[in-house]
Amino acid sequence: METRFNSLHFLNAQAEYTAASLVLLGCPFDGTSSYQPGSRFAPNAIREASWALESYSPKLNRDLSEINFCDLGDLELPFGNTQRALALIEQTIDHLLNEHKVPITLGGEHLISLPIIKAVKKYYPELMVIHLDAHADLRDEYLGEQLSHGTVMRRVLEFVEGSHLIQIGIRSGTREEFLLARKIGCQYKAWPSDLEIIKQKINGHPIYLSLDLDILDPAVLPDTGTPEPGGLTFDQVIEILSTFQAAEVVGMDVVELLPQPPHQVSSIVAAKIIREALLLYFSSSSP
Ligand SMILES: [Mn+2]
Repeated sequence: METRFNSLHFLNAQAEYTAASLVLLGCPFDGTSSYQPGSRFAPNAIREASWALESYSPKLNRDLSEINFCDLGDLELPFGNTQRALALIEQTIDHLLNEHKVPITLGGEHLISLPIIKAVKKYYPELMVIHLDAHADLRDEYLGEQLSHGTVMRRVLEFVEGSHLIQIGIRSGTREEFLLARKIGCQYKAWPSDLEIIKQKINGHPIYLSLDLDILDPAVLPDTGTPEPGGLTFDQVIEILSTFQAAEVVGMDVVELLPQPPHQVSSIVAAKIIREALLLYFSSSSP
């Protein structure tokens, strides 16, 4: 009998770092969470939950075994020091990009996307940012702080042109945030007609996907930092993700899961979304 050992990594993420073009890592930072903290525990909750899934997706007819990817584990971050945590995340992502890896980052709260997108934008100046979320995250400051999970896309707009930001699923924000979004013209619905427009807009640009899991309805994914009723179904989110199937996805993050053990449903939903995204964008087999 073969003796096997389990170490905690995402399902099938067993390639050696040097052989992997795709790299998973956790950024367990929740330092600015305004409602419920705890998303620092999400990366490992997602890894554990992923083992409840099959590596094969019947919907896509693809299998994770077709992807060479590794899981680096969690980045060690200095808690209580937002600036240093963000700087460390940026350096790490920069290093991965320099080694021609595609980073898939598990949050953590949404602020981690800021240093990641900053690093990615340096390597891909024509980058388009796709932001999937219930919240606009376009506040200039939140509780007096410019660096917050509620300001992340506003900060991104300081180095990414408004025409290169696409927001989908937004159903919460201040009047000012919605006015700004209208001015930029960055918000879209999950309707097929809107997804078609987005496809045209991407038109060969490399894309970065930032997925706040609260885009889902709380009935589908209740365990998140700031649940917002009136959200999307699981299938709608997969439909949105399918829109980018032919695009060059150069990075992705999945943020704001707040695992509530012993309930694992939200973590399993998160893990399945990640599985489908990996299969959509990085599987070498044809559909
Ligand atoms: Mn959100």
